[in-house]
Amino acid sequence: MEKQFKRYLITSALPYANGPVHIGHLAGVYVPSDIYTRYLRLRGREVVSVCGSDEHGVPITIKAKKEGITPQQVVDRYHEIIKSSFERLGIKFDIYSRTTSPTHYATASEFFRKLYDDGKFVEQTSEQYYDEEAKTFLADRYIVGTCPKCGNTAAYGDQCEACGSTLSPDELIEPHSAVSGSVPVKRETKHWYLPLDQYESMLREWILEGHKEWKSNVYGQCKSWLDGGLLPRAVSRDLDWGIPVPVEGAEGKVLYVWFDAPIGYISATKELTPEWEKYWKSEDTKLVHFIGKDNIVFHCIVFPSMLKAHGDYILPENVPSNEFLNLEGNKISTSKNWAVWLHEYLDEMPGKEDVLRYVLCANAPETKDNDFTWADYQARNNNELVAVLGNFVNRALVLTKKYYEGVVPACGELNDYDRETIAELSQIKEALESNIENYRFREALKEAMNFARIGNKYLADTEPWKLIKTDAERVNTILNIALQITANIAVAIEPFMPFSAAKILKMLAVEGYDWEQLGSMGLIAAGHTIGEPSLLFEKIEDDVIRRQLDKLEAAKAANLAAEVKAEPQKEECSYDDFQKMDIRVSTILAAEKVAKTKKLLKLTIDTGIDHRTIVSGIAEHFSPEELVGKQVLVLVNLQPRELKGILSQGMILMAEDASGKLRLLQPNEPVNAGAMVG
Ligand code: B3M
Ligand code: ZN
Repeated sequence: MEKQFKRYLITSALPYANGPVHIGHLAGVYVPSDIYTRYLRLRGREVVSVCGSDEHGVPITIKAKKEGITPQQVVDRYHEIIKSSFERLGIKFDIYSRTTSPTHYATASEFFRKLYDDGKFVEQTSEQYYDEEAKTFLADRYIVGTCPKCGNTAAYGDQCEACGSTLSPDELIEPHSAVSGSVPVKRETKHWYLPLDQYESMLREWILEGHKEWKSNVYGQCKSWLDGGLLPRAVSRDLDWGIPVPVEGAEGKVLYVWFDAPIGYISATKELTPEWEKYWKSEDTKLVHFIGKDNIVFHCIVFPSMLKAHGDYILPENVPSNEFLNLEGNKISTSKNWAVWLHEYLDEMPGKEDVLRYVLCANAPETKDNDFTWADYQARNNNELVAVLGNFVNRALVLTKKYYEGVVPACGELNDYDRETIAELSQIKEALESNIENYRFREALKEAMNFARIGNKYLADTEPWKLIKTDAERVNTILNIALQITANIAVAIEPFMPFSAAKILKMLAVEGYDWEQLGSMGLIAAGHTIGEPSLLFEKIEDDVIRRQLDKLEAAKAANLAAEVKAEPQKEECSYDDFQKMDIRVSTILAAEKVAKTKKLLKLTIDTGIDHRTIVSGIAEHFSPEELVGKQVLVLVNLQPRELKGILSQGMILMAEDASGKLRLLQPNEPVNAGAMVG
């Protein structure tokens, strides 16, 4: 028997405040969480949805160091960007807090102190790398050196980003501190550990026995963590950014970010309502964590163990984690700027909040990683939102305006086809609810869209525009039904596309409906006057998509340029040596491929001194046509040499870009051929 709950507590993973949110975060966590929460509200359930910025942790201190600002300045910037972009997308948390809030500091400290006082921690002293110059212990990320696997000289103590290997600082060759550059030394340090091994049997019972209904990707990951055996996990760090460990003699130590962050859900609830304890401490609350798959262990193993250790808290009823969303076939990367940033999307695509919500739900990585492409975004907008949803609503409203001046006609006698259509529509509600209740939001969205699909078919089959002159009575019935379907759409799509739902209600000139009315054909009364119809969605043209793809290409090129290390400088040469080289501005007069070669072009050059032939290995980079007329720099006194039987007299100077493509070096304004370069 399905357990009954009196209220719901929905948490969404606290985004790190070291950067904006992107479509991967939205598809993985925030769109599904908002759909579920909106649905519960529509059903009149008692629900709170909490989120906030995760503002501690090493990535934030690294960002601060890189920009020469404080960690607080970093999180202040991104907290605002994240918070406002969620609001603009219609992601409606009841509170969006932050883990630098005083309430969170107090809550996390008290939580730690209770576990400490109850003897739930194991104290361990271990050796940690210490920077004697900067007088600070070094988190693994702050130790850099040469990767033993691939030789990358900028590998981190926890990971090599060049070959992807997971490393430990001891494996690095010539490790040095990223803070001061000095060679770190090992120094003893004490930390507090949560003995997860002691919670293994509880977790096995609670998850593997008690929650077989969890999504397979979540259940499977928990099982492999448990089968692998749990180890004590440090819940403190030697860092100066974070919540100080509330124990005497713990100066310079802070709570590990993954210890404090989940407690942020509790702090946020406390800030939201004085009745926070009924959400966190009574068994008739359904607690659901929305997260991405890299957070499963923290939300299914670590945080539940913390809650159990504390003793007063309930455990999550479900953790419906999504997998990852990729972008144009590549992993989304904050550091490489390979992302579609939410705040930029909202600025560049005004009025398209629901298009993004729709596409990210329809394409959500619910059980496996999935890929976002701008082509798919355009196709779904044009073929589904414009052609199906927008088209139906517009026809129902425009025909009502056209035939009845906007007054809703009375519904006459129903025929068999009407009854068949109405019966089909009445089945959507249950399927929609079942899919949402089971976190199958892609399926749920398809069900909601079925109102429009069935509506389009109904209009296409009954063709009221043909009957209007011969059987007005029949048209009254058809359009009354079409308007009832339109009102149903406004209810059904609200969790997914709240902006469009509100637009439909406005065009119908009605306040709104209860969820329980979904499926009814009596939502809009005969005689009611509707408002002005307007298009819900507009076609997205190729040039809009092209601009977004160009943006990504630019990011890719910038990444390549950043990754390409410049060749070390050559041996010094004297001024006299340099003077021997005679470099002239020249003009390419003619160009042709050299037969039987892939790389060679034969060029006729006007050096200003003479016209001569130069053979150059640039055929894979330039077509002959695009070179003719170009001004280039030529080393004219290079000793001539024969290439494929052709005497080549000189060399055209080029540079290779980050992607390995050769680029001409040209004067920025036309210069006469023969001008000396010096
Ligand atoms: N800050 C988000 C992440 O891993 C992490 C979630 C915390 S939820 C308590 O991307
Ligand atoms: Zn490596």
